[in-house]
This record gives sequence, C-alpha cells and structure tokens, in this order.
Amino acid sequence: MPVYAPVDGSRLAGALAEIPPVRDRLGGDAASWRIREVGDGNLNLVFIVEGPAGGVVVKQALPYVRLVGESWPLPLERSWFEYSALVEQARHAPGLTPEVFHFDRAQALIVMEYLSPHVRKGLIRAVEYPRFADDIAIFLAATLFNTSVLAGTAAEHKARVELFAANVALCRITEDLVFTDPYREAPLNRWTRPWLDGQKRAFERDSALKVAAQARKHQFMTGAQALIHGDLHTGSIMLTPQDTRVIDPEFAFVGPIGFDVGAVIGNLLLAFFAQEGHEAAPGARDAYREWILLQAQDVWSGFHERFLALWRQARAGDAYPAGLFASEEDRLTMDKERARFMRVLFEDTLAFAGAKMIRRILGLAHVEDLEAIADPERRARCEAKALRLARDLLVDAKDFSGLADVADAARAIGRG
Ligand code: SR1
Ligand code: MG
Repeated sequence: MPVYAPVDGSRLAGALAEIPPVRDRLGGDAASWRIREVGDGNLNLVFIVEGPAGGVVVKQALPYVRLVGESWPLPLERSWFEYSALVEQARHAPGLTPEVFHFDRAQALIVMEYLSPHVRKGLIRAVEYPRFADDIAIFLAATLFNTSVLAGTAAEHKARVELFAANVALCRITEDLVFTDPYREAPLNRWTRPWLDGQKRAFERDSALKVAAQARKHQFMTGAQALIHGDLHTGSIMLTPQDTRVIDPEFAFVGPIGFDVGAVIGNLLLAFFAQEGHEAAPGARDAYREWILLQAQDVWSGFHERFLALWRQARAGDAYPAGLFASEEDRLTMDKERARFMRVLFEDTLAFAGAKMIRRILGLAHVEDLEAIADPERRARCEAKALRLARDLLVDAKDFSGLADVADAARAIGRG
C-alpha cells in the first residue's frame, strides 16, 4: 500500500487520469485539466479539477488541523468516516449529497462531484434559496430516522455504532470546542475584544449555563440515537436556488439526533443576527431576516412531519416494533408517545443550537457570517445579541413552545 503523502498539485492530473470514473467525468486530455487548491476550511486540502466534460473535487485529510498547524495532530482516518457517512447518507437522502467517484483510504483522499455553481456563503449576501428548508428537512429526517433503531434492527445499529465509534479524535474536537472551551479560559479561544469581554467572563461564572452545556456534552458522548453528520453548519450546505447538497460529514458518528437539527437551526440564528452587520442601513435587511427565521421554522416543521411519517410507516425497527401495536388503543397511545418523543427532540435541538451558537462566538472556530463584518464594534453588537438568545436556548429549552416562539425571541433581542 503506498505511503500517505499530501497531494502534489503538479502531479494530481496524472494520478486522476489513472482512475477511470474520474477520467471520464473530466474528459479530454489530462494535460488540459485546470487545477486549483481552494481549501478554506479548518482541516483539509481541497482541490478543484476541471476538464472539458466536467469537474471533480479532491479532498484530502492532512495529518493535522489546518487551522492551527502541525502542533495539533489529527488522524487521517477521518477521511474513512467521511466516506462511509457519505455512502450511507446517499442511500437515505439520494440527490442531497455529492456523488463520490473514488476513495483512497491510504491517501485519506475522496474524489467527488464538483458542485458548481453551488455556494455556501449566500446567506451573507442575502440570497434566498427556495429549496433550502425542504431539502434540509428531508435530509435530516431521512438520514436520522433511517440510521436509528426506529427503522432498523439492533444488530444493524450496533454495527453502525462500532464503525463510527472509532471517530474518537473528531468527536473529541466537538466535546472540547463546543461544550467546554467556550466556558473556560482555553488558549485557542477568541472573541471580539474588548466588547465581548464582559459576556465571556459572565459565561465562565454562569453555573446554570455551564451545567446545561455539560449535560448536553454528556448526551453528545452517550446518546447513540442515529448516524449524525456531526458538523452541519451552513458552511456544510452547498446551495443554488434549485439544488441543495450536504457536504463534509467527517465528524459523523452515532450520536444524538438533535445535534444535527440544532446545528442547522443555530447557524440560521447566527445568520439572522449577522444581518445587522451587513445591511446598508438599519432595517434594510428586515425582509431577509424574516426569510431566515422562516427557514428555521420550516426546517423544524418539515423535519418533524417527515420524521413522524417515516416512523408511522416503519415496519422493521427493533424499537417500538410495529407488531406490538395493533389495536386502536395501541395506535392512539403510540401517537401520544411519538408526540412525547418529538418534544424531547425539540428541546434537544434548541439546546444544541444554543451550544453551537456560543462556540462560534467565544471559541476557536468562528463563522463567516459574523467574521465578514469588518467593523469589530458592529460585529460585537450582533454577537452579543446572538449570545443572549443562545444562552436562553441552552439553559431554558423547555420554556419554548415551538420554533415560532424562538423566532419571536430572536426578533425581540434583535430589536433591543
Ligand atoms: C479544529 S477544527 C474546528 C472546527 O472546524 C470544523 O468545521 C468543526 O466545526 C470543528 O469544530
Ligand atoms: Mg467541515
């Protein structure tokens, strides 16, 4: 097996020409292929290769965290978990993930569809995507339901848990960066100083908040409900008005369902608060702000509806086996139980959303929506508001009756 080596851009065309599905996808002569390294993420090398017939993306794991450097080693095997998750997600949510043409485990390298003209920063430019909420709700319901014991057997679930349980290092990143570091003095934390100094210190002293974050960390570490994407921020969603694709599931493992749903909702709420930093005049982006809140509501309601529909139709799940509930009374009782289950998922979703928002403002890795606000004082105003709602979501998720209630709270804080 060839020894791992980071891709050398000047030799990439020759190597790709040896892989028939990739060569066919690109077409023409390898010498004419256009290659550029575009990795703007936190972890990996990413090349776009374009030929006369089409394009591919070559994503290769580096043996360290790109954002920080070689001082933070990271296993190459994350590429295997990403590939395995892409394959599984494509089975359940066809058309909503990039097509994979080739995987090389030794080189930690995936060759996949180049998604063009898709973008992932449209929310910063106030672009509306008519398919966003529906497609993401379908992705969430299909991938999360179908990889749980509501849909499959205990044996299948345990095999899935076993495969992804080895993704220890990436889970550790989340455990530290999402649930712990924002609440303590960690060397890599950063926030918009000096404006957020007070809120940062207050969060470090906020017992209720720290306990809520740790309760969710415990759930993250032990709640093996379904195969989750694990890093479903809006930067992991490639969009055009007609098409939606979910990328980058290298943080995948069998974890709590609400973590993925909460990631989407939390990142939409960050985009909501960021609008104030991007608008040309106060109120100029009011309509867009409302569009974002509508997406958050539609993602939740679409997910809720579809997850329940899948559950009602399910016949093979080892949990709540369908054969046990045959009478009319059984059916009514199961409907109540499903409603209870979904309410728990709702509270999980809000709490995880809050945790994800806080880590993007007080922790190591931030989001472009806020980072792109050049004036730090203006950015801090947006971030301070986002932190207020995030705290409420994480500590008091049970007090919210629905996403409309969350939207009202966001509007009220946004006006303040
Ligand atoms: C050290 S990696 C920082 C972050 O980048 C990824 O996108 C994940 O969100 C991770 O937490
Ligand atoms: Mg990523």
